[in-house]
Amino acid sequence: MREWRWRAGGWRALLVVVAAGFAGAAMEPLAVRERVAAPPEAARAYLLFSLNVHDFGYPAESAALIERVTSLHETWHVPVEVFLTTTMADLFAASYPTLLDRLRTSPVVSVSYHVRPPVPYYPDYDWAGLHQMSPAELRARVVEYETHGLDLVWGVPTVAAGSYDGLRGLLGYAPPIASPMADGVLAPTVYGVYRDFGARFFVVHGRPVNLGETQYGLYLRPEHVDLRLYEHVGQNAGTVLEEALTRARQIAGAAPAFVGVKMHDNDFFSTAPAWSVVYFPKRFPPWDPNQKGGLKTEPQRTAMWNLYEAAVRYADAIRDRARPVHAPHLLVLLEGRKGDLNCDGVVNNFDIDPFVLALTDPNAYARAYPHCDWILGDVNGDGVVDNFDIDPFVRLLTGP
Ligand SMILES: [Ca+2]
Ligand SMILES: [Ca+2]
Repeated sequence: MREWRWRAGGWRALLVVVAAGFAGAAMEPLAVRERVAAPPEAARAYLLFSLNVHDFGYPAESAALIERVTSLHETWHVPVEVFLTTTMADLFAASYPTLLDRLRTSPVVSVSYHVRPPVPYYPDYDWAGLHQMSPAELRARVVEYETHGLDLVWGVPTVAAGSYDGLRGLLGYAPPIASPMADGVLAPTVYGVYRDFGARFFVVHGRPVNLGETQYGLYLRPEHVDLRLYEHVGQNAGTVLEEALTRARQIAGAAPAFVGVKMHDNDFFSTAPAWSVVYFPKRFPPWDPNQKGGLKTEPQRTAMWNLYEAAVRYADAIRDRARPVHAPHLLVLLEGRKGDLNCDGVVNNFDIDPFVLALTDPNAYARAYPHCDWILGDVNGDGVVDNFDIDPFVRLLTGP
């Protein structure tokens, strides 16, 4: 016991020395001044980049775009959530398997799942009479859809594996977010199926959502501003992000503020995604899935890419005050253990090096531990990671 205490004291001295050496003498007074000027909670903001992939009319364009987006996010260490429909996941698995490998293993990508017509539990799209089914029949039907591929002509499940359960198999993990947008009487059953399959979040639009809100046994994806970045072509990406962050902070108040930065694959190359061209004009089978939107011109594509690239670069530049995160980070924020800086589920000696890194160089920490989060170093819970967290961290390491 005595030796244990001595070692704890040694760690503390080491941490203080290392932190002071990295940060310089001016750091501590500055941190104190900032606390007096503004509550640290008010400074907490997050950016959630989402790429919604759904344009089956141009699978080659879509695959190339995802590769390019992944490279961009890897270059700047900015996390991104890539949402796939079953149609896109199945197309990629068949024709672009290395793309799925890349998405699965990229340190900055989290793959989630979304639903588009002709799946009949998409809002206002019940061509199949789901509303007339008993709860048990409805659940069986949803499970059938979510374990099979989707027939684009007749809108029914195929005999092949697919949808949420199929994507889970392709990835080797349960897509953390399921976004069917189901509403009304269908919602409890539909969301219950995703919950049972391992999803952790769903998406709502049209109202602010704080981190930690739950419904149907799932978390709601936090979002105070739904920034449709694609509507801002030709504008300064930094200005657009700053305005969204300001609005999000106003709406969030004392809670952490979240800006969803949303793009679709087709925004970069086509005038409309195939699913809306095929399934919105006529809402009952059979459909002609060979219809598609037109291709954008090269200047249009370049303008959209330039906007997006500038936004990702800007997000990297301001990560000290608006951290870019994806779903695994959200789970760390919601369920992570204080002091577990390497996110292996326990607090022990292996967390000392990452704690020192989080304390002294948050950006280097984010690169070294892309699926963990700096905020777990905020052991005293005041919203920032600084020297005041050293003693509480040492107590975590040495306490009962
Ligand atoms: Ca740990
Ligand atoms: Ca703290």
